[in-house]
This record gives sequence, structure tokens and C-alpha cells, in this order.
Amino acid sequence: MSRPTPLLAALALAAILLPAAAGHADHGAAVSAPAPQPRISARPLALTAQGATVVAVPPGATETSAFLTLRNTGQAPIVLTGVRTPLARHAMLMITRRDLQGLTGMSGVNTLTVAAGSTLRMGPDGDHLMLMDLTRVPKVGEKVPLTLTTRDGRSLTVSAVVRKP
Ligand SMILES: [Cu+2]
Repeated sequence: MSRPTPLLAALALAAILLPAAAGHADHGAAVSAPAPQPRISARPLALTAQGATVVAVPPGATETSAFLTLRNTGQAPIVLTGVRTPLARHAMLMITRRDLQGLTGMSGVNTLTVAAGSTLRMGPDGDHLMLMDLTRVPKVGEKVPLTLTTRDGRSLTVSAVVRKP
């Protein structure tokens, strides 16, 4: 996420230049330049999204839900920690559970995990994204960006279509 500071950049440069300056001296202080690490944000997230939908709501509604199908094409689990969108001031991950009486209820969760090589199919009756304190009324057919964030600090932005429930 963060850019290298000038100091760090200078240190990195020194680490690269020092061995060259030492020439072939075998007994000098051997400074081995560490291999440059790719910045975390530069690694692509092995996550693909399909069918991203924001549920249309009538004027005056203050919240709605959104869902999509996520496929983890990688070798490690991907832990979602949140969602944001310009359409809502607050947004959260939610699950739907059926209690012993057969009643369903939603509850917010801190994380949703997409296991390696598997698919998380969100939907109106299951896991979903809750968009609260809407900034405006979404129009049927328009596209709204949804940005999912992951525990390792990366994100995936998808274009969700506003659809009638
Ligand atoms: Cu909800």
C-alpha cells in the first residue's frame, strides 16, 4: 500500500551500489543486496467476480444489499474483510442464518473466506453485502463500483449492475 519513503529508497540504492563500489575485494564488508520484494499491492488477487448485483430499492430507502459470485483461482484462501462503494456511507459483509424456529436472520461478520480453488456464491438469501446509509437512490440498470478488501491489504473492484429484486 505505502510507497517507499525517500530514506528507504536511498538505502535500497546504497545497498545496490555498495557491492559494485567494493569491486572484487574479497575481504571487504560484504553487503548483499536483498532481492527486491514485489509490493504486496502489486501481486494480483487470484479472485474473479461474476454477476455482481445491487438490489434496486424505492426512493426513500436507506439501505440495500448486493451480491456476487467470487471464485478463488489461487492456492491460498482469500479472506474478505470489507466492502466499500460510493453508493453507501457504510457497507458490511453479512451472512444469513436460519435459526431453530426456521426463521432467517442476517448478521454482520468481520470476514468471509473464499477457500482456495472454490467459489463463494452470494445471494439475496445467503451471504451478501449490506449497503447502508445510501448516498442516493440507485437507478435500475446503472453500474455501481463495489470494492472488496482482503485481510492482506489488497482489493478487488467490480462493477455491479442495479437490478430489481
Ligand atoms: Cu443484510
